[in-house]
Amino acid sequence: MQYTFPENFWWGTAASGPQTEGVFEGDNKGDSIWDYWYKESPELFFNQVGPEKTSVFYEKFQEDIQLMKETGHTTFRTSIQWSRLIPNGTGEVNQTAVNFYNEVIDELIANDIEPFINLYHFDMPMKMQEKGGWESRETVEAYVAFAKVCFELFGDRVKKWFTHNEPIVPVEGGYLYQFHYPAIVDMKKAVQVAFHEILASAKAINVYHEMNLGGEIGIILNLTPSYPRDENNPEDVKAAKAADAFFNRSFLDTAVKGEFPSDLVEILSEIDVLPIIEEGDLETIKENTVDLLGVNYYQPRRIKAKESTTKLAEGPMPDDFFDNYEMPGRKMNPYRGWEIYEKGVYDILKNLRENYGNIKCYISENGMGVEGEERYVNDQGIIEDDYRIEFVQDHLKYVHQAIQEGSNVRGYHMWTCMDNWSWTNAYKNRYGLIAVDLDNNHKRTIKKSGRWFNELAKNNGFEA
Ligand code: BGP
Repeated sequence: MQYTFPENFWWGTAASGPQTEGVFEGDNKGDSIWDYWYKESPELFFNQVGPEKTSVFYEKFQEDIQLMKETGHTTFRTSIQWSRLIPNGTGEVNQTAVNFYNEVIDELIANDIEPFINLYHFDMPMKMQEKGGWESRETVEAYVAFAKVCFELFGDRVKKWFTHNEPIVPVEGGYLYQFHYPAIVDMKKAVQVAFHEILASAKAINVYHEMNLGGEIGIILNLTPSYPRDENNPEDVKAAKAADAFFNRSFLDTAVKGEFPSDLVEILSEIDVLPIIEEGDLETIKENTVDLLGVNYYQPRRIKAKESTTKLAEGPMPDDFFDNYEMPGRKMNPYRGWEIYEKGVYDILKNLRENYGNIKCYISENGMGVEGEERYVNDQGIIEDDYRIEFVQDHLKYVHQAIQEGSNVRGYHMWTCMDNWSWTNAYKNRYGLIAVDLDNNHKRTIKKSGRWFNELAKNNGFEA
């Protein structure tokens, strides 16, 4: 069957500043929480590889943009590192960084690759973290000022902006499950952090719209459809709804509808962790919803009613309201430990169509991380990653089906272009269309999936 996508469908990949650029002496970049955390606790990072060992986009962006062209990109998403542009989080703007981002944006446009620019990809400047990071109201104001600087500097050419990538992740990682700095467990702080991210996003959207720059602004959410173990068991259904409220609707409803889900508010009030809200905040959130939505999809959640009595922490936790369910026979990515469930992307898009006014959206991340890809190298030195092609194709079939049924999906960004550094997992799992040889001057080699992606983009679809 032929899967053809709508005219002008965007094809490309997503990445982020902190995972690709590299940190170089003399360029005046300030530390982000990742730079600091790695210096403090390198043992937390896979093979002790830290954020300074990236794919060096900072040096090689011209070569990389040529490779994007060779692999059919019509768009590329990356982020501006706050700690590079404004090293102290507030105040002076780093001219070296302005030059760098200008060059990247101009080079993309000169090659007919539409830049999609995200403002926050887990990379709090350490100077702001010292003041409380997202726990603090000061960070909200500093972030909005940073966003404004970005719109002023680059908004003449960048027409697709995003306020956050996966804002639930710093909440989970930093304040509940300890895989991001500051790695504490505190539900009350977690809720305040989430609230400040939501507020910061709304305020940045407001600033952007007031500037009338003629582009669009949205947010990128990792949506994890929550399936109950047994749809006919009300306790399982209730548990799945709670997980959905915590991890999806918290950011989705506020971004698209400008409202907090009432069941979430009820739960948070019951366990006494409602955030501090100042006068006017709820109106700001209500009035400044997104123009478009990025959907990152990797895996669903399988949920059952709370059965275990073990508590993850002394205080309240989302997990007090559900248990994760290891569904027998589910297909897994063994390297990442994530379930592969292609239909999940269809369910997300259907939900957006039916319950969120069919908001304009695109798939902003989807991809497969694999450990030890060297074993798939053929005698021409090319990684034959058929599993990745299959993964993307299987998901795209469902995206296609959703579009046929009327979903408002405008494009697809695979995660990712070059193999890149990924937080505490460092280089454990490789996701790229293009391999990066860290031991050989970061040499780039297009994988089989990169050639396939080029055909996909050129044909605006595939046959399968
Ligand atoms: C998303 C993030 C990316 C990237 C990706 C793969 O959640 O937006 O930054 O890290 O996941 O994740 P990982 O490398 O942890 O497997």
